[in-house]
Amino acid sequence: MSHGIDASAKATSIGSLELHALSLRRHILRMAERVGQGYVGQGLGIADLLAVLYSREMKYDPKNLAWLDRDRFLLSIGHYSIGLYAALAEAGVIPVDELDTYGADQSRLEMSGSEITPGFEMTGGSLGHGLGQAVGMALGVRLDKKASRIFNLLSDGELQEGSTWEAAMAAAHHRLDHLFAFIDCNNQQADGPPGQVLNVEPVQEKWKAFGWDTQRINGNDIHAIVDAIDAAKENSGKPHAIILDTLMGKGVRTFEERDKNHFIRVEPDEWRLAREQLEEYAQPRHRGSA
Ligand SMILES: Cc1ncc(C[n+]2csc(CCOP(=O)(O)OP(=O)(O)O)c2C)c(N)n1
Ligand SMILES: [Mg+2]
Repeated sequence: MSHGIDASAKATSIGSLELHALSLRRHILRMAERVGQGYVGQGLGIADLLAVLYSREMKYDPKNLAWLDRDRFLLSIGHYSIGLYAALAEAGVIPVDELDTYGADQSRLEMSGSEITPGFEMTGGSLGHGLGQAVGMALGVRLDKKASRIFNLLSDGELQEGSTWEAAMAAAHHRLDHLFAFIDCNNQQADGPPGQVLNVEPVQEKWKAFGWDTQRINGNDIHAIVDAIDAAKENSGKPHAIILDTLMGKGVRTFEERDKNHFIRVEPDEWRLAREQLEEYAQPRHRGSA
């Protein structure tokens, strides 16, 4: 019988979490370079959250993915899968070597992950379905008297889906305080900044009005992410929304500075530059909240 892994026993210091996030960024860059393109900006932007969740916060067993007491991570936004693949590889759920198949024919690691990918709790390519499923799972584990938590990662563009708000209303009504929604506000969507496409702000006030416990933080600051999750856990009776202001392409300067980062295609020599810039970022003075 499995006892699972309590991720909190593994990486606790901010320094080790930063190194974990750096490993994720290296994997992400390598995956994207192999195919010459991809949702690399999203992966680099959300690596800090994924490092905290998978190496500090979540309870799971890489050898028994159906363990009933596990915490669930639901990726609403399937196009962010490159980041989750890296996190699952570091977590021992998929072999690190398999990352080299990202986006290839017959791979389990398609550009948008699905039910064939180990460790994926849902298929999320069609936006707006994650929070509804998260609410259902949160009700289910409560009925089963399990201590599992449900974590859902949404994006700012996804807030334009009405189904998200139905689910938000239901979560507050049912006082699902074991449900955590992370909203990646990278100020981008496929057609430009949400403020120009269809404004989603003020994001925090909206979640608050829907009855959620809310915080808004720098989503590329590991310290802030850890503190926000710890504070949310202390606050009972409401579901938790942690809004993350992130920078797409974080860690690779030329990606960070691009106007449009939704789907990155770059020439072979630019990948070399990207790798060099990530290694520059890897120097301790450039990492973290500094
Ligand atoms: C229901 C649905 N509508 C449209 C799309 C097409 N689509 C894929 S990603 C995306 C942008 C969503 O915004 P966001 O996740 O904030 O984009 P990013 O930050 O990754 O650029 C859109 C419209 C989709 N996948 N599902
Ligand atoms: Mg976005």
